[in-house]
Amino acid sequence: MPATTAKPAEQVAAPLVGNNGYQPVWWKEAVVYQIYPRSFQDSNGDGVGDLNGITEHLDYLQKLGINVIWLSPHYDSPNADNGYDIRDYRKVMQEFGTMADFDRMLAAIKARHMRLIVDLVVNHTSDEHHWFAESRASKDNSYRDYYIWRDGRPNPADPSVPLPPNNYPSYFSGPAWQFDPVTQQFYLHLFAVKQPDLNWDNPKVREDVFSLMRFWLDKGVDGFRMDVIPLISKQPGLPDLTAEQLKDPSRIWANGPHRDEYLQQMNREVLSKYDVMTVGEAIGITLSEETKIINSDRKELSMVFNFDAVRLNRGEGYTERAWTLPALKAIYDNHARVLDKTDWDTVFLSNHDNPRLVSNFGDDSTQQFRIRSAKLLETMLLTLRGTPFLYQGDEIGMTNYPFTHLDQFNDIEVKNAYQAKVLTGKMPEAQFIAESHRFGRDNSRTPMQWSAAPNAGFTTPAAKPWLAVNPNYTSINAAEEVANPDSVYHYTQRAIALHRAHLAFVYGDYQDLDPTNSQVFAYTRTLTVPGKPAQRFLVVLNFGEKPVEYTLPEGVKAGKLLLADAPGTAEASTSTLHLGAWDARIYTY
Ligand code: TEU
Ligand code: CA
Repeated sequence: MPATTAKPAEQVAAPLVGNNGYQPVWWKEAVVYQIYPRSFQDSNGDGVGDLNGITEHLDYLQKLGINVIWLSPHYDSPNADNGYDIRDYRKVMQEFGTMADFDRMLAAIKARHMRLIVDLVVNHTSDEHHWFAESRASKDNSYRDYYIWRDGRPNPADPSVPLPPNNYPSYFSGPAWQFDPVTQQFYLHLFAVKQPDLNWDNPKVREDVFSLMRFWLDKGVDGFRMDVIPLISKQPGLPDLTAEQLKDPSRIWANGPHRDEYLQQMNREVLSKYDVMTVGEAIGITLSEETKIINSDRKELSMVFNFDAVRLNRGEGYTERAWTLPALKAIYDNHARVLDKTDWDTVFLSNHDNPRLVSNFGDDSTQQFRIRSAKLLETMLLTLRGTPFLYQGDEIGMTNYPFTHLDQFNDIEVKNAYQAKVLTGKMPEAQFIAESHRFGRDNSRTPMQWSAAPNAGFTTPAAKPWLAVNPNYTSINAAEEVANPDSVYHYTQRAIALHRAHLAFVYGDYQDLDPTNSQVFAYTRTLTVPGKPAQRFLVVLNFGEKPVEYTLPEGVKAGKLLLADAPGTAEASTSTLHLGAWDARIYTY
């Protein structure tokens, strides 16, 4: 297939021939697994997951077949937002262990030929970071310009209480400005009050961020997941958002004038010196805009997380939006069309900010459908275009938590929204709890269910886990799944193995066979290598409980069956398939 743009000579070297025109790189061929350390494994009985707990389970991960771990923040933090508020970037959070524990974990990961990427949270710090302590101390402190300080606007109603400098709302309810009595100015915080935004327009801030990145890279980490990275360049003069812009402020915040310049500087001065992968959250930017960040010729980041698919079923806030299978397919088709050979995509449908995979896009209403739909979703994630990112616990089909009370939540997003919505009378309590149960972030943060032992084996029986274990742990847990060859775990293991065995699942062309079908998702991944037999794979997914007799579009015939989520599926060499509830199959074609 012809490349759309001319490439420098060194990039059109021989290997491209075998890779469909893509530059082959390890991170394109990786399967990533996200660990939320607080909830993975507690090794010392204090109810909080820790680094030694992760080290204990590396064999489990290796057997699953993943080869890159993304670790959510492990740095010193007062935990206003569970580590996404960093107090010291060079220190391990005390509850998670010590730097020696980190080094031991990293060495153990490397010894298993796996890699580790860590979370880089540098749009903001904690207000307890020493930079901020200095910054807030006085207007002439040398750290003052590390953050974004402004005078308030006069308040006609009460001159002693100024109004915020502009009308920015924060992601976690309320205004994005906090008045600080010490210097009588406001500071900007797009997230929580305890998460002041850094001022990236200050070259010293960039230098300090680059230096902490080098600190972790020099230890041997293999890259970064970059938290809300498009937000680093603020709009000059910070004008008010218009009513239209207020419907989606991220669109403005993510497209500041220096975003790409700062990422290019970061690439030039830091990333380019190491063999690393980077993945940024594409908050506030559209698919076509994201090529500015991931086009390899522009030297910014390797990949981004695009939220189109994961947020397909979500309206404003935590409201549900009806979604259809053709709409989901249209997203993936669009990705295949817009992103070309110089870009690289990611595939994910869950993480620590979203509900559980199976509860969100599958069906957890019965044990049978939960298992079948979890397997179907894993099949899809591991065969679509892009590097797959799996979230801890989804490989055993963990579900949302049965929340009924505000007290059961820990997340600042929910707690603040409760104040802003329920306590002001804007939303009935019951509706708020129902929506937070459906979409709240704590659904995916409940402890990993390792076994049927008390506390699911996450912590000691006597300890109180920092967030309650889902009561369904007695039937949904890793020990049970590992022992059962028909489990979601073993199925996921087989799907990962297929993904890693065939480069067609990495570099192959993607073709949606039936874009308008509202029940069956059928697509091919095809890789042609001159001088070798073509690799041709067909994926067929029945998205729902209704059985269907499905005839493949003209000219396509299912060949050899490689993987099926229903034990005993025998259909092969046919163009008509009898698909049961949530059937997922991978064939040659
Ligand atoms: O999340 C940013 C983000 O994508 C938001 O949509 C976030 O999910 C939130 O729900 C918005 O309402 C990143 C982290 O993944 C998240 O855990 C942090 O809380 C946030 O940044 C601030 O660091
Ligand atoms: Ca612990």
